[in-house]
Amino acid sequence: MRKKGVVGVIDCPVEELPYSDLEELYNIVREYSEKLGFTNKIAFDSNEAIGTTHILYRFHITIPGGYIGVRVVTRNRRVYRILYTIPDDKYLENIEFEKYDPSPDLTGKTPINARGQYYIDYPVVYASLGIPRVNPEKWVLTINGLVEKPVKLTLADLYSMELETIVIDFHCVTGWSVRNMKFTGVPLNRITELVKPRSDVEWIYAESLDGYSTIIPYREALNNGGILALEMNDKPLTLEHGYPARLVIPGLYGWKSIKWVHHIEFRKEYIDGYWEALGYHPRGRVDYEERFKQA
Ligand SMILES: Nc1nc2c(c(=O)[nH]1)N[C@H]1C(S)=C(S)[C@@H](COP(=O)(O)O)O[C@H]1N2
Ligand SMILES: [Mo]
Repeated sequence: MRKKGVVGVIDCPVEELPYSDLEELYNIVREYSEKLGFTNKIAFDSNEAIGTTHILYRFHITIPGGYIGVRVVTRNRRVYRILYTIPDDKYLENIEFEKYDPSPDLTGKTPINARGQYYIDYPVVYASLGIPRVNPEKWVLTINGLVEKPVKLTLADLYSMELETIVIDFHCVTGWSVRNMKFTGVPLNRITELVKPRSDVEWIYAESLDGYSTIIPYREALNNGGILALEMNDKPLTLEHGYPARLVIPGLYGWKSIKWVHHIEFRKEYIDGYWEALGYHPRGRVDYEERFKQA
């Protein structure tokens, strides 16, 4: 995971610990932090509602020359996860990491239809790592991984392919949604016809020019009509919305719709992207309210 000033994330799942106020939450965070050897002072920074049931709390721990960021994922006043963003390798030395396994869970649940979202007229622009400089002449999209035919495509290559238009509701995990957004581009199933992913592919990992990344469940992306979008609402993407190309994956929260994408990798094994490393869900299906890992 790349994030300015961060070398790693310590991700601690918590057994649904209840808390009733900020002071109790603070004490839970302090106890966990002390177990990890972070004994310096912890300060509360802010909290943010995510949808209608989750609240994300931010704290920081001051260390010499900087601080450790602390994010606490809660739902209905229970703590589900504490995540530490670490600025220096030396804090990671004595910690044993378990590999995160996103248990495949694509069946058996009842859809709940974009619960906890509210509707606005136009999408909020996000650029967690800044808006990159883009040279469309030099831009190439590399598509590789577990495929028969890896390719590199220029913008001209993409425009020479058959484009399709989708109209979808776009849902950001923080709670806003926009109805009837129009995206035009190359459908992902056209791309898979081209590169021929192996039959054991389960994930699409994508990287952006700005260092942002995300991971997308493969079958979901194809079945939902995922698209490599070049245009939004009948015009080429503006720079802030991801020019020259972004993924748009209907039915998954917006952070999976990576802007300024320049690398797509087909994978069998799951790895975290930028937000997934910070506690967000491997799949992110809107209709199952998959906002955070295990919460
Ligand atoms: N490269 C990159 N792609 C990104 C993001 C980002 O910060 N960087 N933010 C994501 C999030 S959280 C959302 S909700 C959508 C928002 O799309 P918009 O900025 O076009 O409105 O972009 C997604 N794609
Ligand atoms: Mo988002």
